[in-house]
Amino acid sequence: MPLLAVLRSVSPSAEAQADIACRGLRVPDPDTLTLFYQPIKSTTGGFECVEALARFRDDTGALAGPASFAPALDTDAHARLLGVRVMEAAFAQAEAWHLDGLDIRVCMNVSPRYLNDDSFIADLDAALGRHPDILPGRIEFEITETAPIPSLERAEESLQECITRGIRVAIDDFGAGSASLSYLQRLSTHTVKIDQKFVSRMIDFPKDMAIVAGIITAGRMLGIDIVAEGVETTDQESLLSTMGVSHLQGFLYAKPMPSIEVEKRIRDCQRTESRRMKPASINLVDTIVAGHVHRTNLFIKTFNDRGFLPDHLLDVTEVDNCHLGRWLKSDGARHFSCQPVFDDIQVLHEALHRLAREAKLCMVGGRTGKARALIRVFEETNVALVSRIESLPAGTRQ
Ligand code: G
Ligand code: MN
Repeated sequence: MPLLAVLRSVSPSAEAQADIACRGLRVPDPDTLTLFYQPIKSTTGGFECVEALARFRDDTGALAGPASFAPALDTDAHARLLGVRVMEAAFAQAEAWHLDGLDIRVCMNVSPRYLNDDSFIADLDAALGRHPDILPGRIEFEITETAPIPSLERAEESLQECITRGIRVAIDDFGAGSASLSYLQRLSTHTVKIDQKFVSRMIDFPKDMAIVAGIITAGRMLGIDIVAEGVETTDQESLLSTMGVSHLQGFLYAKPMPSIEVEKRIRDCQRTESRRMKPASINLVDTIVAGHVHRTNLFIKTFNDRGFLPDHLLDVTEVDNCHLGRWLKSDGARHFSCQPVFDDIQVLHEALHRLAREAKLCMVGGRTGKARALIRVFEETNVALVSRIESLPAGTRQ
């Protein structure tokens, strides 16, 4: 659908406009919307993404962010009106950069209210249709957890639709809302962005540092990206990299800026050798292996004691999604892929899932004897796997 037709169809109704007016709320003029972009740095290299940030220009030419219009924007009509415009502008920019050979992901904020709107997925498809050269993997939707999500079920469905289309999903301002952990547990997400409040206070206050360390650890165990927002000092940078954060965003690197400037900044950074930070010195291997041993023991014990193999454990389709698998393909690979034993670990881990799968099929087919034999091989394979993980270099194990 052409953009003008979409925009005409999303104009707030007369009632919505009257309601906003009588509550005395300030409404931004959508025609003055402009996007600024703030680069996000990867700890393994240069700028990997930019966050698109909405700004509105007033009569004097001054720019205001959406925060100054927050109550008005938190209405269905205005959330969609702004959402459609931001999506259009950011998609057009992402497509232009892609066609221009700039390899960068564009992240944008999507209000929970718009995510819950019945039109959201149709608007998304229309926008993707208007920009056929976009690579969906270069788009990330940031869902803030500070604004309440009207219906978590509806939001889950919408986010799943985005993921099906190859678009990435981030939880923004993580820790600042009241439902952080349930969002992390319920929603499929590629990225978690730690709220800048914790980052700015973590050197002075132990609780903030513990919270930051906890979020980073969760991200490393899940194999998802963790962005620290609001990084302003090199002390914060150094501490975050010791804890193993994967991405950094803040005034230390760049302020939000117009697209033309951010593009120059990223190209300059790609030309100069960008600094690779040292990998995390806090390692998670002991936690990961302890969890894995509990899971495999339970698998074997359930078979021996009760004669069946639990479905949720060690299915072959789970090889990249189990506790050990997620870590092996992300944080584990980052730290240990240079170790000769690492390949062995991956092969044994895959074998373990295959054996579990075969044993389950035998049980279903009534071939209990064969299943028992496979479980014995499973146990031996697991002993070999665990001993190889434990042989990874001690200390920092890097
Ligand atoms: O919640 P969200 O992540 O979308 O917020 C991004 C906002 O944070 C932007 O408006 C941006 O200007 C601001 N911001 C980005 N980096 C920094 C920083 O290092 N310090 C502060 N105080 N604000 C920042
Ligand atoms: Mn954001």
